[in-house]
Amino acid sequence: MLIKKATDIPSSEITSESLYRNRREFIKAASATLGAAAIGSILPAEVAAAASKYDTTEPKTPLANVTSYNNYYEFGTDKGDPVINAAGFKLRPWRITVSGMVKKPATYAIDDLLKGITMEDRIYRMRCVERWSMVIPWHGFPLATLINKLEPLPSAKFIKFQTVLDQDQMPEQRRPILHWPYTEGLRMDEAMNELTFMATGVYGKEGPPQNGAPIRLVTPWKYGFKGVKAIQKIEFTDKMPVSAWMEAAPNEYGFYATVNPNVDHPRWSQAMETRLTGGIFDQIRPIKTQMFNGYTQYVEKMYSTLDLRRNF
Ligand SMILES: Nc1nc2c(c(=O)[nH]1)N[C@H]1C(S)=C(S)[C@@H](COP(=O)(O)O)O[C@H]1N2
Ligand SMILES: [Mo]
Repeated sequence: MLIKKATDIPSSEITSESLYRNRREFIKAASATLGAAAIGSILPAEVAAAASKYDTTEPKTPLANVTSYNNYYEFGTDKGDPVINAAGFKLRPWRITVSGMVKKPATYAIDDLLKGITMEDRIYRMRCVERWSMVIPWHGFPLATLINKLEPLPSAKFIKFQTVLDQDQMPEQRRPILHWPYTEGLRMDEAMNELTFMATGVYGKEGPPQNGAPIRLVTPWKYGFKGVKAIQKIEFTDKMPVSAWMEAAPNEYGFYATVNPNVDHPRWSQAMETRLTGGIFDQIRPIKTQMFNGYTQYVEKMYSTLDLRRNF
């Protein structure tokens, strides 16, 4: 069997990552010699603006790991499948259909829909329900920016997302592994939360397909399965959407899916996680999982009246 390794990542992507790292090294070196106060005045605006207030300062998972260890069942159920099977996935032309309780329902070409939206980078912790986690620099924009453009009606209480249905490009959609298309949803306040992000890429640029390009959801205080990839449909609704995983195993996967070390998955504990840093000791040094994946200050108000044990 063919296993794709870091050496198969196009050199353009490696360049992008080393530039990114060098920029950080440069900031560190400059801080050491000049003191933090001087930094703002000597760095170009682009570099100074690189850190968002939401960024974690933990070491980032290297690009090679971010792009070769994935969950994306349309391209295979092994973590190493998507990097191989999604390699030729076409990112353009790409249309997104917006429907339901919204003032501007239509089918949009993605570049028209995103016109005028400023791209930014955010380094978020990501935690999969299977207990692996990564620190990923996402490239994209806050979902709230797009929602405000589309103008949902007050009757809209939830937003529903669906991955493209394309059996030719996504071979596993021919098999009933999940109920296709992959579906996810958020309550409107969750969708408007300042952390909620639409990623178009990683490490400062668009793509690659295995991480959900051309556009995927990122909700860092929830388990990874909420982060629906290759979104083709967005619907505003007053009914709680039934996600693909809720439909497949309702006792194991709920609508909220908030990262919670105190509520176990029925078949395993969620108290610890394995952070993939690209190091050889990753697998043998589990770390403690934090409530809401460490994002409590941004999200706890949304759940103050909700029993998260029942609403898992
Ligand atoms: N369409 C689609 N989206 C998906 C999945 C999938 O199988 N299909 N897997 C989910 C799961 S379980 C996780 S953990 C994340 C993984 O994202 P990553 O591969 O970019 O780390 O994608 C989520 N989005
Ligand atoms: Mo996951």
